[in-house]
Amino acid sequence: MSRKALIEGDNHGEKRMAYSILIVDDDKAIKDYVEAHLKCFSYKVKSAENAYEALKILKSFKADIILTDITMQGMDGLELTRKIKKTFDTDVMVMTGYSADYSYEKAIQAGASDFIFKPFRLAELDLRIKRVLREAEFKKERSKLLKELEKLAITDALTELYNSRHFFSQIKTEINRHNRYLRPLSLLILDIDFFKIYNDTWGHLEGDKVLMRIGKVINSCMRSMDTAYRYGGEEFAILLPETGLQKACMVGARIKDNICSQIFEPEPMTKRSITVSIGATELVKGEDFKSFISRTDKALYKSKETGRNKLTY
Ligand code: GH3
Ligand code: MG
Ligand code: MG
Ligand code: MG
Repeated sequence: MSRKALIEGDNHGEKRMAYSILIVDDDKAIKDYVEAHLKCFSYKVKSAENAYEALKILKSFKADIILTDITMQGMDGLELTRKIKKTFDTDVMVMTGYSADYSYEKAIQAGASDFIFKPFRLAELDLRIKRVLREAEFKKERSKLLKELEKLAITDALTELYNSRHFFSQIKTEINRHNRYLRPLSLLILDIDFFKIYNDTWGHLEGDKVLMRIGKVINSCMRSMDTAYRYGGEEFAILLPETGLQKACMVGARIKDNICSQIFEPEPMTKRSITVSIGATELVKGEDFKSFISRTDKALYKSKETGRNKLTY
């Protein structure tokens, strides 16, 4: 059952068990009373008698909601709220008996998600807690979806490498970074040799399997800071930050040799291998991305012109 479903239900205790609440109130009677009832409602509850104790508890207790009094000795509830919102992604609800001194506005400005006046009915408190939890779940769900969408937008579906859109944005970012700090940056562009013949002979689906495998091989040969892209239909690009030409050629050669040694079986009992041609360049000072790519492309075409299955720089 999802956590969202857990809080959408009726008053059944089990539905709240997944959630933790920290109560902060210097009035021990109120603190104990609220704690006892929220435990009855089946929340996991801890409590603190002041803001400092609350902050200490939060180091080891992951609360979904912090329910805090405002008027307390030392750090008050609003300051505690501000502190918590700086460090934790936790909802804070404030409760106060002094409606004239502490406005709803101040509490919300401090970062609170809700505000309740003492004395309150426990049923109302429970409803407010459930609403805050529900909104937190929606927020979490929304940001998860957004992250997935962002990932999809920069991923090539077939090879799961980055796509060309991301390549053009990253190459500009890397060039800026490497110009600013005067660090080396290299680029490899790789193109499958005679891939049209492979496709025409064995079919597009078998060709796709080759592309997928090449994606995996490239990934396995890269260092962690390198990034690989499916740049065109059967062309791949690899950006190598902090890497001079010589090192980039070594990575390229490793990729090339590894691809060469792959065995494909487009039909039972039919074993085939493929080769790739590679162009390698290192960024020169003041160069823009168009020139950087164009020089790498030229090196690649030299590999093609002079026999394929090789790396040119
Ligand atoms: P060269 O050695 O000169 O690169 O020859 P080539 O046949 O690889 O190059 P060409 O540009 O003539 O053909 C590229 C082929 O790549 C054409 C197309 O069938 C294939 N291709 C491009 N994108 C895809 C794809 O997404 N899937 C499959 N299976 N094939 C693709
Ligand atoms: Mg108080
Ligand atoms: Mg090509
Ligand atoms: Mg090709």
